[in-house]
Amino acid sequence: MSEISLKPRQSQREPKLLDSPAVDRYPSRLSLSPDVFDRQDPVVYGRASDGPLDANSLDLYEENGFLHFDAVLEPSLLADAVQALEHLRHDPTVRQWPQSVFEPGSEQLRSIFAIHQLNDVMRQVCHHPKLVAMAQQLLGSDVYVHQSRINDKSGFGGQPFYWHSDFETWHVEDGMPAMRAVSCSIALTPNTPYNGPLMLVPGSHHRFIACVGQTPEDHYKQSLRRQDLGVPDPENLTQLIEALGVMAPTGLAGSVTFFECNTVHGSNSNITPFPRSNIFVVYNSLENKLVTPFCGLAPRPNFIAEREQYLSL
Ligand code: 6CS
Ligand code: FE
Repeated sequence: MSEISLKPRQSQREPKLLDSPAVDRYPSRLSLSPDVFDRQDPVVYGRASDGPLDANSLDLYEENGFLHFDAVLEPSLLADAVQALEHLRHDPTVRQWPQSVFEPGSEQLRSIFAIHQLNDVMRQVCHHPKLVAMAQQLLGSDVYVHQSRINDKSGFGGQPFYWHSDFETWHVEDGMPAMRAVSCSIALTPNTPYNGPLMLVPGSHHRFIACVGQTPEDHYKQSLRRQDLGVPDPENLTQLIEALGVMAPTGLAGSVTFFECNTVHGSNSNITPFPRSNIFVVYNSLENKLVTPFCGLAPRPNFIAEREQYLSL
């Protein structure tokens, strides 16, 4: 088993040129044993002169794979978004939507996907010029929304999101060719050390952990409730966290965390009375449009992975 190094070392694998989108440069869920190899894509695609992030912020993102900002959303927009969420929580029709996901073993709402297409407030948040400008700079291109969701980790009922790399899923199940996407978590309620904050492994984005197990049909119907497949194995995860540690950015409503598509992250359950309700919007580079899923199965629904209209923001 290859050891986890703090810094990427020369890959033992010859980097595969991106000569065809069908080339699987990050094979996963194909072997009976896990593997770890270097990332084959840049982390930061843009320059300090290309947007609002200064050179120090870009260096931090390059090194850690995430950036946290205490207050980005205007108070009025934040208030509108919190009110819109409250209406969704109490609208009985929401429970019938295909893009609504419930906690494992309960009927507690866990996530609502494609919220950027839901109403004007959620679209304003997901298309926020400050967020889009940072995403364009990090990805070095125009961007579109690959996925958006509210993860409403309710008080007492919010269940965990086990450790994973989003890119592993987006590559295998959605056909995302390269690591050129970034997630933006926007707090609608305070994210404290106690109510299940996003936990990230700083520097984990430099290595790709190939997972074991074969992707079943319609895997999303299970994985969005509790992801047991396409997650790092305990041995590699132990080595990774022993080497790199865990950081859990906290902040008030309106705080924002950008995290690279391959940064390993997860979150614990919420046994406090206080919800940890966050909007997650995923910006993908328009140079990184989805191809045929590398698992060979049918593409996931459009409300999970956009492939119908690549609306440049
Ligand atoms: O499968 C997905 O796209 C979703 N699953 C997780 C655990 N994080 C990313 C995304 O929400
Ligand atoms: Fe995730």
